[in-house]
Amino acid sequence: MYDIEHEAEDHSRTIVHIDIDCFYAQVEMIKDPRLYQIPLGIKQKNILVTSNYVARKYGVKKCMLIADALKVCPNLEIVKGEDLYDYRKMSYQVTSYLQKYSVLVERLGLDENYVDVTQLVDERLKHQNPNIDVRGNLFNNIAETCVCGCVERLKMGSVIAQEIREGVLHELKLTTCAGISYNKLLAKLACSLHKPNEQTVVFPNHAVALMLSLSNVSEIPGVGSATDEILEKINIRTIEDLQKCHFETLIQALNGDRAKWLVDLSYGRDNSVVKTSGRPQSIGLEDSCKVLNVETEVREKFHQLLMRLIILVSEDGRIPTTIKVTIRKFDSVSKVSHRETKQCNIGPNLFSTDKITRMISLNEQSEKKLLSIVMNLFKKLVNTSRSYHITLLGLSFTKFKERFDGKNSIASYLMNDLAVQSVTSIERKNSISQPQTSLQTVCSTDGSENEIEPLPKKSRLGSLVSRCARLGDSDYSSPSKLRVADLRLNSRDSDHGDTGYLDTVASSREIECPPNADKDVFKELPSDVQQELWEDWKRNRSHEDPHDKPFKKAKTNTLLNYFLKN
Ligand code: DGT
Ligand code: MG
Repeated sequence: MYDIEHEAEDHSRTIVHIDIDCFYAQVEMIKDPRLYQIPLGIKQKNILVTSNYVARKYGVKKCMLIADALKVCPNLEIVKGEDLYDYRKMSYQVTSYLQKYSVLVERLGLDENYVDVTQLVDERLKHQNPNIDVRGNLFNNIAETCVCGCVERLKMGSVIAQEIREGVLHELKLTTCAGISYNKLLAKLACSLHKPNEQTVVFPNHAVALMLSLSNVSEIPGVGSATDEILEKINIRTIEDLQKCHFETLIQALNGDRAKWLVDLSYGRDNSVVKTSGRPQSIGLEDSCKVLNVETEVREKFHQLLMRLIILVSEDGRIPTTIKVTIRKFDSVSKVSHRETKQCNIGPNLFSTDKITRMISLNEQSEKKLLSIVMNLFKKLVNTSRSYHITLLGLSFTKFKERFDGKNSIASYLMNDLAVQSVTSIERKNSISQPQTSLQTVCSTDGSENEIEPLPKKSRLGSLVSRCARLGDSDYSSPSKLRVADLRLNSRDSDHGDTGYLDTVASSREIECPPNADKDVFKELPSDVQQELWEDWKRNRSHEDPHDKPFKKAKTNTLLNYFLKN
């Protein structure tokens, strides 16, 4: 028998759960402020997925059929909400904003986030008077004390939650609700108690009361319809049923861990941690339709999806290495639809990176190449020589790699950065000399499927500085160059395998600027890089090409080599 009473409970954390009010509707109201004053519904197909609070006063509810909503609110303004682009964008802006308060921010859907503010609370309590009042609402309205100090922490949590919400309103023009407690379950439930634009704190002594206020086990976050059905079969409907149930029966119905987890939840206990949400593993779009049975139309639809998707991916900033096609086929014999997917790898060189914004994009050639890859996948799923009936097409990118991915991510990052700058210089100095092959490859977007982004060549830094000198190019005072310097210094600190060389370069004497380098650029570089450039220049001056390639042969143990290896 699982004895909940004897399990010690931890109140040490402070968790804030944030939920954006009528999310899609707020995004639309920001776009068209006229909508703030009038009842607004957001529709997807023939249902309302949400409405603003003006509409809710008329009785408009989530998931109502449009026709029903118009019956209760004839002057309801309806905006299409099928395209999630703006919602997704705003959603990530909110998460980014919350990350100012903690690294532990976990996204839950598009409009909810958990923020673990434990550390911030502890810091504030060290410096501020702990005798503060709860901001917002207090569940059950009874103040209490607890020997572990959680009451003071939760009060401070409520102050922070209020600051967060004010910040989101000020920066992003969104009103939100917050729940504050010592675990995720209670914070989430508290959040929904007072809406819109309010916040609620739950203290430990009221956790069970909050759970018992739920009308049904299905209201427990995490209990889906499958669990709900299983519980119904063993006559567990209410929270009280769950608390009082025969534990062995529950274990037989669910597995042991899940049974224990559920009983814990029924008492308001939840020790799950706030997991930092990474960026999405897949970015995709789908479009459903009544019927698609002509190849040219399929191609056109995929083209539209692809263009839209590229915008999403470019904002994400990572490069996808897999593309996936999804279809929903309607079988006219069995009268059922089913989904199928097919995916394949794509070469990162299909994408190019904008030199200034660093956003990724596709050129026309790559666009055609990708579309033909998509159509090939489609044809693997559908025999286009026979009649077919498609009711949904989807495209998604997955398996992302960072622009500076891999073991030597820092190195690749700075070298890519240099590569981009070097390309700029080549473009500008076309009349001066032929571009180096390696740099051409870096900026190539020929769309070859198997092409791997070339590793930067060792001579780029040298080329960069020397070209810069010849062109008098102001681009090279860009912050990315300074980043290069910082990263090199950091890497050097963490490495002990190359000390002979690094000890030499760590000296603070001034290093002479090679005559072919821009003095201002050179001055900005860290001394070790300066040293290497000077050495390289000395080594190469005997066979220097008067037009270019002053650093064509780097020595085997250079810093550039060091970066490539590490
Ligand atoms: P709230 O939090 O009660 O003030 O209102 P919302 O609109 O923020 O509702 P919420 O938090 O449940 O959902 C966030 C957004 O997700 C909402 O604005 C629209 C969308 N959404 C909600 N429920 C559904 C649904 O059942 N289907 C679809 N497709 N979207 C939904
Ligand atoms: Mg919401």
